[in-house]
Amino acid sequence: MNIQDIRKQFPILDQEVNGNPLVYLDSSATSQKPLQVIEAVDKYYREINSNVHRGVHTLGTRATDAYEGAREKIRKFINAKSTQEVIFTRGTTTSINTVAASYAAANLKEGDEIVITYMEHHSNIIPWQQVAKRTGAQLKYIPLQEDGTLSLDDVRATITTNTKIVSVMQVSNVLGVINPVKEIAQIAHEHGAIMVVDGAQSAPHMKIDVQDLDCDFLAFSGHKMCGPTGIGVLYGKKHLLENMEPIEFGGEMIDFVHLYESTWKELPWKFEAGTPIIAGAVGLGAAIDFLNEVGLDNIAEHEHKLAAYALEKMAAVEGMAIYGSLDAAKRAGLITFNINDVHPHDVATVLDAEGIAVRAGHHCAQPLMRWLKVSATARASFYLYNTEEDIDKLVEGLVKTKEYFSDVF
Ligand code: 7TS
Repeated sequence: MNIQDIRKQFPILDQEVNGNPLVYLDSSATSQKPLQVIEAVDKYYREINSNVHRGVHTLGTRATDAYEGAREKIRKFINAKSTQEVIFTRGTTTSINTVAASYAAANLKEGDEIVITYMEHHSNIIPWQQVAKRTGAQLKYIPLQEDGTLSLDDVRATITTNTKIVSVMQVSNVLGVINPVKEIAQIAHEHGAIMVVDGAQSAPHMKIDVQDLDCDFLAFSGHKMCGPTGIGVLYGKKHLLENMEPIEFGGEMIDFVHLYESTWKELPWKFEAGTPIIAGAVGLGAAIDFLNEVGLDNIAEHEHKLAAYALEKMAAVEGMAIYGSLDAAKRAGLITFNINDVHPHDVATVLDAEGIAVRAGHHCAQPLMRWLKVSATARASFYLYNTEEDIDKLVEGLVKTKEYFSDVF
């Protein structure tokens, strides 16, 4: 599919915002949805809608097939060994919270360590803080290099034989760096720890093979990868999931319920209490079909080119501070920046008047903001539907922003 064919798949892009054609550069927050996904969800509600795993009636069977069919698509997408290892959740946040509240709460004791990094998203910090408080374990941070990358020497120096859990994002939603999670998993395993990967910013953009990475858990969100909001995935190795207790209890997840005791269904359903997110899963399955049709390698290459182009164009604007490595080879498709002393919210507001959507704020990474010594930044993030023209418009908008604020002061 060429870029124009891809863009045609995203009806939302074909509109004006504030009198200008929309330039959507906020896909790291959430991606837009292709027709295939919109139509799959529409068709599900028009023709299939029923609850799953219960009645024997025909629609119930169709809904169950659609829901479980989506699970198989996801299994294949991340190369998990079995669909028993693929649990549907609300998204990355719920997936990481599940590992913390179930695996970590049961396996950590005083003196044990959880290791994360300074660049993590809040959803890969706070669940570990909470479980550290409950268990007496200690939370430790792998430091960052000056350019915001991780060094394996620092990883080795931080992980010890007391480390039980290492949890690291594969791609940073602020710095755009790609972390060597496969190598970190190996170091974690050498010390007897398990490896959790936050794949929120990687699963939408690059091929992930959980067997090759040898991660123990992987968390990601459907809405950042062309799927609907409200659906995500927790992958876990079967032997770990089998020994974990569910964190939610109720319908769907039980085998027998006695008056004072109950037993659980087998994997993956013991972790899916209540009526699941059926339409969301069907939509995510359609998103995966779409991403496979375009090809993850093509998507990664396209974004990589865009990031290199944007880095060059943006760095040429005087007064621009770009965070993270300036080496395009080390980056994924997003660029976080500040311009002169203009507050990033003002940058985003001026750009919005031009129809350009970027995010401004702390990006749910306050420890990283403190490390960068800024309170907030602006961020442009790219996906398969963005073009060099989008970046040219962004750069024009940034030059305008600078001029506008130099008039004010
Ligand atoms: N981990 C990373 C690396 C993220 O970028 C995000 C969301 C999450 C976890 C949480 O995902 P959720 O789907 O459960 O909310 N990141 C962003 C962002 O950068 N801007 O808006 C949301």
